[in-house]
Amino acid sequence: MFDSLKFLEYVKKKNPNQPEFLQAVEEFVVSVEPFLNSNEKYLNKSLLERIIEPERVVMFRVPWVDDNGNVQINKGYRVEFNSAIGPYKGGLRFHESVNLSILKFLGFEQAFKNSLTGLPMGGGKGGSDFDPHNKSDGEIMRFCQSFMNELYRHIGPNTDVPAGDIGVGAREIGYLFGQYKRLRNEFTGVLTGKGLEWGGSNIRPEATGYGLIYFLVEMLKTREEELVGKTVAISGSGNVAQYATEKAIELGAQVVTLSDSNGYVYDSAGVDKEKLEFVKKLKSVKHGRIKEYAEKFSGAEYFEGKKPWEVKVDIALPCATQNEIDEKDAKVLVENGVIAVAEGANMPSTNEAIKVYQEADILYAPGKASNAGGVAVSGLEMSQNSLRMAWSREEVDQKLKEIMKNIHKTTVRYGIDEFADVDVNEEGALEGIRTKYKVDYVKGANIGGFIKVANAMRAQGIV
Ligand code: NDP
Ligand code: 2IT
Repeated sequence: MFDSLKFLEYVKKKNPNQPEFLQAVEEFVVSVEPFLNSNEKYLNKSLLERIIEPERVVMFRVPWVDDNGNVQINKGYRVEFNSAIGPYKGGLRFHESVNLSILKFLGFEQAFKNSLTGLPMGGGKGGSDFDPHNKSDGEIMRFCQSFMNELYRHIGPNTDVPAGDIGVGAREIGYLFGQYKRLRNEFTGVLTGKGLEWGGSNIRPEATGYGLIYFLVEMLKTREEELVGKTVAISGSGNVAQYATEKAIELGAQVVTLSDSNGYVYDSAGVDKEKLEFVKKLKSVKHGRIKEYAEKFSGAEYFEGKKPWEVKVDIALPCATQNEIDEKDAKVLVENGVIAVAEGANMPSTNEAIKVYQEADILYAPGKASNAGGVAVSGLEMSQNSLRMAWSREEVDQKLKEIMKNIHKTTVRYGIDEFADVDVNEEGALEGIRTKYKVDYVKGANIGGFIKVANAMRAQGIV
């Protein structure tokens, strides 16, 4: 018999002082406990004890010289979590909060997320406690080069393929790729999120945000709801938030909030195309603050030091960072009548917040399912690199849509108690779920992602 609470005691003892990692493991094991107990083959040969242990963790020193000639030191990491179904794959995060606990939670979830995409990718994550805010372009470049001076020996197109995450976008991927190419004398698909002219894929910048909305639309359909006319609160204003906003407004929703680490803006008239262009330039080119939105557009208000969850909306899309919605925030969202929460960020809801959603029976999509579009298109970028080909925007977008629909289907299938075969209409939508079944998307994503990884590990022996 598998007892998730007992198992968690073991994980805690083995991983002291890693609260984020423990949180991710807890969310996982509690939700898969009944499944494991009726599929005991997954309890053999310490499979669970192995799956929560990264295959390899690399930690290194990153020295670099700032614009004043001072030597700065940061910590660099790559957590190679699981390679059962493909090379390690996952982003690099540059943020002052980065530590082993955060990267281990991200790597752990990445393994299941990547499995859900249906593409052959293992799980990994890395980064640095480097804070990119207020750094010059030269400083960013020198930091990226120094980071790669160590990382290059651990990665490769068939070994480990990093990408972007918080603080790592097109500019940083460019500098990292340039240095890798120089050190190895090799032009390969070792990183994803590359520029279009040098091996990048169409739709990769858009993929996480667009995929989130494609997943949300599928989820809404199960309750005979649609996105048109719904008000949406989005947090963050970076890559994921920008393209979630773009797709949401294209499909007729009204996005009324955006945020950054200093505060949020509320725009009752909704973000339109022109305002979104302003945000893209502000955050991705000028690296400015979201409060400038409220200074630029009359009618918009800025709330310093606050999070957008106090605004009354139909749908909440957290797209900034982990634990940005706690129990109290979740209660406010529910009291204000929110019908769906879909995560663009990784683990933005605390486990207590998730309980609040589940008790209120609102639609809730965990990040490892709903934000998988980004890594899915990274997988497509790897395929295109191997083929030495480039697919059109339309082709990649179509593939992304299909992948998100499939992830939704898998999640529903394993999120229903009986693992029932559900009706699929001509468009591939799942019909009548609301009336027939209650879907637990947390359980569905965890079991749906786990099975393939676990089967591969069983087949490959004790490794
Ligand atoms: P960006 O760096 O482009 O944007 C991050 C945004 O979140 C910024 O607005 C930033 O504000 C805000 N933010 C970051 N940290 C905090 C914090 N501690 N408190 C409040 N706000 C914060 O990152 P992405 O958009 O790429 O990533 C956002 C989330 O989505 C992350 O959880 C990431 O792991 C997840 N994700 C990203 C994918 C991708 O393809 N990029 C794929 C799947 C998930 P500020 O400008 O003030 O720093
Ligand atoms: O969390 C994530 O899935 C990402 N940051 C994207 C990873 C990737 O390899 O594209």
